Amino acid sequence: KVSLPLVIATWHVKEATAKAMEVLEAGGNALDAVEQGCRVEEANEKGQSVGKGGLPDRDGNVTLDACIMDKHGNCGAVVYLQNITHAVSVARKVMEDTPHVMLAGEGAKQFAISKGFEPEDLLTEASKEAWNKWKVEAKYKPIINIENHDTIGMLAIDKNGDISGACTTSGLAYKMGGRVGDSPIIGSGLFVDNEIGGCVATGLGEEVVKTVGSFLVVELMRQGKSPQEACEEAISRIVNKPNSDYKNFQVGYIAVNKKGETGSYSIHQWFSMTKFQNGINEQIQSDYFNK
Ligand code: SD4
Repeated sequence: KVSLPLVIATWHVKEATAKAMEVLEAGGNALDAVEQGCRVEEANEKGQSVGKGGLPDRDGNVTLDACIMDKHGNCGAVVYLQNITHAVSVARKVMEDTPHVMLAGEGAKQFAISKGFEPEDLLTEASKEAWNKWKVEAKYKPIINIENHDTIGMLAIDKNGDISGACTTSGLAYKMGGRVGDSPIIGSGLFVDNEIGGCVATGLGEEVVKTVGSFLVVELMRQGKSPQEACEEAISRIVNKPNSDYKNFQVGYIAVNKKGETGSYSIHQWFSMTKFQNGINEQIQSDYFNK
Protein backbone atom coordinates (compact mmCIF):
# COMPACT_ATOMS: atom_id res chain seq x y z
CA LYS A 1 0.00 0.00 0.00
CA VAL A 2 1.31 3.42 -0.93
CA SER A 3 1.80 5.83 1.88
CA LEU A 4 0.81 9.24 0.53
CA PRO A 5 1.60 12.02 0.19
CA LEU A 6 5.30 11.86 -0.51
CA VAL A 7 8.00 14.11 -1.88
CA ILE A 8 11.55 13.48 -3.06
CA ALA A 9 14.20 15.93 -4.17
CA THR A 10 17.77 15.92 -5.42
CA TRP A 11 20.56 16.59 -2.89
CA HIS A 12 20.19 17.63 0.70
CA VAL A 13 17.27 20.00 0.77
CA LYS A 14 15.21 19.21 3.86
CA GLU A 15 13.74 22.68 4.13
CA ALA A 16 12.48 22.44 0.58
CA THR A 17 10.92 19.01 1.07
CA ALA A 18 9.42 20.19 4.38
CA LYS A 19 7.76 23.09 2.57
CA ALA A 20 6.41 20.76 -0.12
CA MET A 21 5.08 18.37 2.52
CA GLU A 22 3.39 21.21 4.34
CA VAL A 23 1.51 22.00 1.12
CA LEU A 24 0.60 18.33 0.59
CA GLU A 25 -0.51 17.75 4.17
CA ALA A 26 -2.76 20.77 3.93
CA GLY A 27 -4.49 19.04 1.02
CA GLY A 28 -2.58 20.92 -1.67
CA ASN A 29 -1.82 19.27 -4.95
CA ALA A 30 1.52 17.92 -6.13
CA LEU A 31 2.00 20.81 -8.56
CA ASP A 32 1.73 23.43 -5.81
CA ALA A 33 3.98 21.32 -3.60
CA VAL A 34 6.87 21.07 -6.06
CA GLU A 35 6.65 24.74 -6.97
CA GLN A 36 6.64 25.85 -3.34
CA GLY A 37 9.40 23.42 -2.44
CA CYS A 38 11.67 24.60 -5.24
CA ARG A 39 11.09 28.22 -4.31
CA VAL A 40 12.73 27.59 -0.93
CA GLU A 41 16.03 26.77 -2.62
CA GLU A 42 15.71 29.52 -5.20
CA ALA A 43 15.40 32.08 -2.42
CA ASN A 44 18.27 30.57 -0.44
CA GLU A 45 21.30 32.71 -1.27
CA LYS A 46 23.66 30.10 0.14
CA GLY A 47 22.72 27.64 -2.58
CA GLN A 48 25.21 28.55 -5.29
CA SER A 49 23.67 26.57 -8.09
CA VAL A 50 20.12 27.81 -8.03
CA GLY A 51 18.17 31.06 -8.05
CA LYS A 52 19.46 33.99 -6.05
CA GLY A 53 23.14 33.57 -5.21
CA GLY A 54 23.65 31.13 -8.08
CA LEU A 55 27.13 31.19 -9.58
CA PRO A 56 27.27 33.21 -12.80
CA ASP A 57 28.41 32.31 -16.27
CA ARG A 58 31.98 33.18 -17.22
CA ASP A 59 30.96 36.75 -18.02
CA GLY A 60 29.42 37.29 -14.59
CA ASN A 61 25.76 36.90 -15.58
CA VAL A 62 23.49 34.70 -13.46
CA THR A 63 21.17 32.89 -15.88
CA LEU A 64 18.49 30.49 -14.71
CA ASP A 65 16.87 27.43 -16.25
CA ALA A 66 13.71 25.82 -14.86
CA CYS A 67 10.74 23.70 -15.79
CA ILE A 68 7.63 22.19 -14.29
CA MET A 69 5.28 19.41 -15.35
CA ASP A 70 1.83 18.50 -14.07
CA LYS A 71 -0.35 15.41 -13.83
CA HIS A 72 -1.92 16.06 -17.23
CA GLY A 73 1.43 16.13 -18.97
CA ASN A 74 1.32 19.90 -19.33
CA CYS A 75 4.66 21.62 -18.99
CA GLY A 76 6.32 24.99 -18.93
CA ALA A 77 9.94 26.09 -18.97
CA VAL A 78 12.22 29.10 -18.93
CA VAL A 79 15.79 29.17 -20.18
CA TYR A 80 18.48 31.79 -19.84
CA LEU A 81 16.26 33.79 -17.51
CA GLN A 82 17.98 36.73 -15.82
CA ASN A 83 17.10 38.90 -12.81
CA ILE A 84 14.12 36.88 -11.62
CA THR A 85 14.67 34.66 -8.57
CA HIS A 86 11.73 32.32 -8.85
CA ALA A 87 12.32 30.75 -12.24
CA VAL A 88 10.14 27.76 -11.33
CA SER A 89 7.14 30.02 -10.83
CA VAL A 90 7.76 31.75 -14.16
CA ALA A 91 7.88 28.28 -15.75
CA ARG A 92 4.52 27.53 -14.20
CA LYS A 93 3.09 30.75 -15.62
CA VAL A 94 4.42 29.80 -19.06
CA MET A 95 2.56 26.50 -18.68
CA GLU A 96 -0.68 28.00 -17.44
CA ASP A 97 -0.93 31.42 -19.06
CA THR A 98 0.60 30.98 -22.51
CA PRO A 99 0.05 28.62 -25.46
CA HIS A 100 3.79 27.77 -25.32
CA VAL A 101 6.01 25.43 -23.33
CA MET A 102 9.23 27.44 -23.24
CA LEU A 103 10.34 31.07 -23.11
CA ALA A 104 13.95 32.20 -23.30
CA GLY A 105 16.08 35.10 -22.19
CA GLU A 106 14.72 38.60 -22.53
CA GLY A 107 11.31 37.35 -23.63
CA ALA A 108 11.05 35.19 -20.54
CA LYS A 109 12.11 38.08 -18.34
CA GLN A 110 9.62 40.50 -19.86
CA PHE A 111 6.89 37.90 -19.52
CA ALA A 112 7.79 37.44 -15.85
CA ILE A 113 7.69 41.18 -15.23
CA SER A 114 4.30 41.37 -16.95
CA LYS A 115 3.11 38.76 -14.47
CA GLY A 116 4.26 40.81 -11.49
CA PHE A 117 7.68 39.30 -10.78
CA GLU A 118 10.15 41.89 -9.48
CA PRO A 119 13.47 42.11 -11.30
CA GLU A 120 16.49 42.02 -8.99
CA ASP A 121 20.23 41.49 -9.05
CA LEU A 122 20.87 37.78 -8.50
CA LEU A 123 24.65 38.02 -8.21
CA THR A 124 25.38 38.07 -4.49
CA GLU A 125 28.66 39.26 -2.98
CA ALA A 126 29.67 35.67 -2.24
CA SER A 127 29.03 34.57 -5.81
CA LYS A 128 30.81 37.62 -7.21
CA GLU A 129 33.81 36.81 -5.06
CA ALA A 130 33.84 33.20 -6.23
CA TRP A 131 33.61 34.36 -9.85
CA ASN A 132 36.50 36.80 -9.35
CA LYS A 133 38.61 33.97 -7.97
CA TRP A 134 37.67 31.79 -10.91
CA LYS A 135 38.69 34.53 -13.33
CA VAL A 136 42.32 34.31 -12.18
CA GLU A 137 42.71 31.08 -14.12
CA ALA A 138 39.47 31.23 -16.09
CA LYS A 139 39.40 27.58 -17.05
CA TYR A 140 36.48 27.25 -19.42
CA LYS A 141 35.91 23.59 -18.74
CA PRO A 142 32.80 23.39 -16.59
CA ILE A 143 33.56 21.88 -13.23
CA ILE A 144 31.13 19.51 -11.67
CA ASN A 145 31.26 19.74 -7.92
CA ILE A 146 30.46 16.20 -6.97
CA GLU A 147 29.73 16.75 -3.33
CA ASN A 148 27.52 19.69 -2.96
CA HIS A 149 25.08 20.60 -5.64
CA ASP A 150 21.87 22.25 -4.96
CA THR A 151 20.23 22.41 -8.31
CA ILE A 152 16.92 21.21 -7.15
CA GLY A 153 14.73 18.70 -8.83
CA MET A 154 11.59 17.66 -6.98
CA LEU A 155 8.83 15.10 -7.47
CA ALA A 156 5.68 14.81 -5.38
CA ILE A 157 2.66 12.57 -5.14
CA ASP A 158 -0.33 14.16 -3.49
CA LYS A 159 -3.11 12.55 -1.47
CA ASN A 160 -5.03 11.84 -4.67
CA GLY A 161 -2.09 9.87 -6.02
CA ASP A 162 -1.28 12.45 -8.70
CA ILE A 163 2.31 13.21 -9.61
CA SER A 164 4.02 16.47 -10.57
CA GLY A 165 7.63 17.57 -10.82
CA ALA A 166 9.85 20.61 -11.14
CA CYS A 167 13.48 21.45 -11.66
CA THR A 168 15.36 24.74 -11.24
CA THR A 169 19.01 25.76 -11.52
CA SER A 170 21.53 28.44 -12.32
CA GLY A 171 23.28 25.77 -14.36
CA LEU A 172 26.95 25.06 -14.49
CA ALA A 173 29.14 27.61 -12.80
CA TYR A 174 31.15 29.71 -15.28
CA LYS A 175 29.43 28.23 -18.30
CA MET A 176 29.66 29.96 -21.65
CA GLY A 177 27.28 32.88 -22.04
CA GLY A 178 24.05 31.55 -23.52
CA ARG A 179 24.58 27.98 -22.40
CA VAL A 180 21.43 26.08 -21.47
CA GLY A 181 21.55 22.74 -19.68
CA ASP A 182 19.21 19.82 -19.20
CA SER A 183 17.22 21.24 -16.32
CA PRO A 184 14.61 23.16 -18.36
CA ILE A 185 14.38 20.55 -21.12
CA ILE A 186 11.32 18.38 -20.69
CA GLY A 187 12.37 14.74 -21.02
CA SER A 188 15.97 15.48 -20.07
CA GLY A 189 16.04 17.31 -16.73
CA LEU A 190 12.50 16.29 -15.84
CA PHE A 191 9.72 14.04 -16.99
CA VAL A 192 6.42 13.10 -15.41
CA ASP A 193 3.81 10.66 -16.66
CA ASN A 194 1.01 10.47 -14.15
CA GLU A 195 0.21 6.88 -15.17
CA ILE A 196 3.77 5.71 -14.55
CA GLY A 197 5.93 8.02 -12.44
CA GLY A 198 8.48 10.79 -12.68
CA CYS A 199 12.20 11.45 -12.81
CA VAL A 200 14.53 14.41 -12.39
CA ALA A 201 18.22 14.74 -13.15
CA THR A 202 21.17 16.67 -11.81
CA GLY A 203 24.82 16.93 -12.76
CA LEU A 204 26.43 17.61 -16.13
CA GLY A 205 23.39 18.56 -18.19
CA GLU A 206 24.99 17.89 -21.56
CA GLU A 207 25.25 14.19 -20.73
CA VAL A 208 21.66 14.07 -19.56
CA VAL A 209 20.42 15.75 -22.75
CA LYS A 210 22.39 13.34 -24.95
CA THR A 211 20.52 10.40 -23.44
CA VAL A 212 17.17 12.15 -22.82
CA GLY A 213 17.65 10.89 -19.30
CA SER A 214 14.44 11.58 -17.42
CA PHE A 215 12.19 10.39 -20.22
CA LEU A 216 14.33 7.28 -20.45
CA VAL A 217 13.87 6.54 -16.76
CA VAL A 218 10.10 6.93 -16.97
CA GLU A 219 9.93 4.73 -20.07
CA LEU A 220 12.00 2.07 -18.33
CA MET A 221 9.57 2.16 -15.43
CA ARG A 222 6.73 1.77 -17.94
CA GLN A 223 8.43 -1.40 -19.13
CA GLY A 224 8.35 -2.76 -15.59
CA LYS A 225 11.60 -1.64 -14.01
CA SER A 226 11.56 -0.32 -10.46
CA PRO A 227 12.59 3.33 -10.01
CA GLN A 228 15.96 2.14 -8.70
CA GLU A 229 16.56 -0.19 -11.65
CA ALA A 230 15.48 2.49 -14.10
CA CYS A 231 17.88 5.08 -12.65
CA GLU A 232 20.71 2.54 -12.78
CA GLU A 233 19.99 1.70 -16.40
CA ALA A 234 19.90 5.38 -17.38
CA ILE A 235 23.30 5.93 -15.73
CA SER A 236 24.67 2.87 -17.48
CA ARG A 237 23.65 4.36 -20.85
CA ILE A 238 26.00 7.26 -20.09
CA VAL A 239 28.97 5.45 -18.61
CA ASN A 240 28.95 2.59 -21.12
CA LYS A 241 29.24 4.80 -24.16
CA PRO A 242 32.45 4.15 -26.05
CA ASN A 243 35.04 6.65 -24.81
CA SER A 244 32.78 7.94 -22.07
CA ASP A 245 34.60 10.52 -19.97
CA TYR A 246 32.41 9.72 -16.97
CA LYS A 247 35.32 9.77 -14.51
CA ASN A 248 35.30 13.54 -14.93
CA PHE A 249 31.66 14.35 -14.43
CA GLN A 250 28.70 13.55 -12.27
CA VAL A 251 25.11 12.74 -13.20
CA GLY A 252 22.42 11.72 -10.73
CA TYR A 253 18.79 10.68 -11.13
CA ILE A 254 15.94 10.35 -8.69
CA ALA A 255 12.66 8.70 -9.59
CA VAL A 256 9.30 7.73 -8.17
CA ASN A 257 6.66 5.43 -9.58
CA LYS A 258 2.90 5.42 -9.24
CA LYS A 259 3.16 2.97 -6.35
CA GLY A 260 5.23 5.47 -4.41
CA GLU A 261 8.44 3.46 -4.70
CA THR A 262 11.51 5.63 -5.11
CA GLY A 263 15.04 5.25 -6.39
CA SER A 264 18.20 7.25 -6.93
CA TYR A 265 21.52 6.54 -8.56
CA SER A 266 24.55 8.47 -9.72
CA ILE A 267 27.89 7.99 -11.41
CA HIS A 268 29.98 9.03 -8.41
CA GLN A 269 29.68 8.92 -4.67
CA TRP A 270 28.05 11.69 -2.61
CA PHE A 271 24.89 12.16 -4.55
CA SER A 272 21.87 12.08 -2.30
CA MET A 273 18.12 12.31 -2.33
CA THR A 274 15.92 13.93 0.28
CA LYS A 275 12.72 12.05 0.92
CA PHE A 276 9.73 13.03 3.03
CA GLN A 277 7.18 10.32 3.66
CA ASN A 278 5.30 9.00 6.71
CA GLY A 279 6.42 11.97 8.78
CA ILE A 280 10.11 11.30 8.13
CA ASN A 281 12.16 13.89 6.26
CA GLU A 282 15.50 12.23 5.54
CA GLN A 283 18.56 12.49 3.39
CA ILE A 284 19.35 9.20 1.67
CA GLN A 285 22.81 8.62 0.20
CA SER A 286 22.55 7.25 -3.32
CA ASP A 287 24.20 4.15 -4.54
CA TYR A 288 26.60 4.90 -7.38
CA PHE A 289 28.40 3.38 -10.32
CA ASN A 290 32.07 4.30 -9.93
CA LYS A 291 33.17 2.26 -6.91
C1 SD4 B 1 23.02 21.85 -15.64
N1 SD4 B 1 22.10 19.91 -14.54
O1 SD4 B 1 22.80 23.02 -15.91
C2 SD4 B 1 22.46 21.30 -14.36
C3 SD4 B 1 23.46 21.54 -13.28
C4 SD4 B 1 23.21 20.85 -12.01
O2 SD4 B 1 23.59 20.74 -9.79
O3 SD4 B 1 22.48 19.91 -11.89
N2 SD4 B 1 23.82 21.32 -10.95
O4 SD4 B 1 23.69 21.11 -16.35
